[in-house]
Amino acid sequence: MAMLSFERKYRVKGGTLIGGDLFDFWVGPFYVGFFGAVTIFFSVLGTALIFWGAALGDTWNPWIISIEPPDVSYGLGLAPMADGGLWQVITICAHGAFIGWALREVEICRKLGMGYHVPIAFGVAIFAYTTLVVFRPLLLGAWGYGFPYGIFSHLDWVSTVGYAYGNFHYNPVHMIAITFFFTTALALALHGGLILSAVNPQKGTEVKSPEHEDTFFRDFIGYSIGSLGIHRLGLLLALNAGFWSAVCIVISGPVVTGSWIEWWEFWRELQIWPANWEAYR
Ligand code: 07D
Ligand code: 07D
Ligand code: U10
Repeated sequence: MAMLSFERKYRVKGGTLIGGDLFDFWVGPFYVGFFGAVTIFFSVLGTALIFWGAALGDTWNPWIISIEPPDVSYGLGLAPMADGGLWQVITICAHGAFIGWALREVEICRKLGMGYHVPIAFGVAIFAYTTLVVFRPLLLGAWGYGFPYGIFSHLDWVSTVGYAYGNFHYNPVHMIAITFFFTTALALALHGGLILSAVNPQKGTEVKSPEHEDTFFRDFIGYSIGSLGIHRLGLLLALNAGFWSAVCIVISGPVVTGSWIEWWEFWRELQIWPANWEAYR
């Protein structure tokens, strides 16, 4: 079906989650929908509040502007706007915008009769963000444990929190998350490379079939995961990267306090080692 007749067929009203016909239309290439309006509302409000926070600060340098969370002494209470309250309202706006964006993806999937894989994937990113600014602060008892909204200030937060646990590299779940991130990059490089090598050949040579792609990996490593399988694996790897990231930070503080380096002492403390282990050296 040509693109134009395809669009005429699917660009019809209905199939929305809530709101019925409200905002059930397109503006140029963009589907609006109830959740498009929700996203626009929260992003405009959130951005305006960031400008308000910037105006209260002493710089307009975009790298250095920072909206700080309240001091931990406010606990889980509300803080005055100029003293962390802005961060609290911006956090609500960010959730409104991100969740609105995910639900807009769901509505587009429904209209197209497709699966919900893309919004589920974005949901994992939202879950990681919510873990940083809601779940972990709730578990630690203060909003002040959230990260500040600023380009450099959020890097300072990552570094400070990392060193607060000795050496964050010793966090075993951080290791798992990093391994998933690295494997995702490896898988995308292999997949992008394989597809381009097969379907974008040099001038004058033929486009190769999926059989060629399968055969390459069978010859190379003895097994091919297949054309559908590599996309399943890619999604699985990427979602695990985000998921284990959320786990690695939520256990830092609420579950494990002190140094991640010392956490490995559990191994020496297992009751399985012979008391006279030195005799075996
Ligand atoms: C390429 C899709 C496009 C998205 C882009 C980001 C904004 C922020 C707002 C000034 C891959 C748009 C940026 C809207 C402007 C204000 C108030 C996605 C692509 C281009 N970080 N982080 C960046 C965010 C956290 C960390 C860059 C957001 C955690 C490190 C950008 C969040 C931790 C480094 C950015 C978030 C952390 C960065 C590039 C939310 C652990 C870098 C991002 C909402 C996850 C890198 C100066 C990118 C950098 C970087 C945005 C959270 C660590 C500014 C929106 C607290 C170590 N982060 N980040 O390409 O250059 O993402 O920083 O959770 O080195 Mg960060
Ligand atoms: C949270 C982003 C969500 C984004 C959303 C969308 C917009 C719209 C609009 C473009 C999760 C936002 C959208 C704003 C934009 C337009 C139009 C993603 C999020 C919802 N670390 N570390 C991680 C590595 C060290 C530390 C995760 C590596 C040091 C702390 C990942 C190294 C110390 C935390 C990771 C390394 C340290 C982390 C981040 C190497 C510092 C976290 C990815 C090679 C001294 C964070 C959930 C992530 C985390 C995290 C990787 C080093 C500390 C696994 C590779 C040793 C405190 N680190 N790290 O989570 O787990 O993405 O957060 O050295 O909190 Mg680490
Ligand atoms: C993949 C793929 C594949 C493809 C692909 C892709 C994955 C094989 C077939 C896709 C991949 C790429 C294209 C590659 C590049 C992508 C990346 C590197 C990822 C990162 C992406 C970016 C950095 C781009 C980010 C850009 C964004 C998010 C767009 C920004 C746009 C907006 C903010 C507008 C959003 C629209 C909305 C919300 C609705 C419509 C709204 C408007 C038009 C604005 C006006 C609003 C209205 C008229 C509605 C009224 C609203 C109201 C009343 C509310 C008002 C409230 C107020 C307070 C004002 O595998 O296959 O190929 O291509």
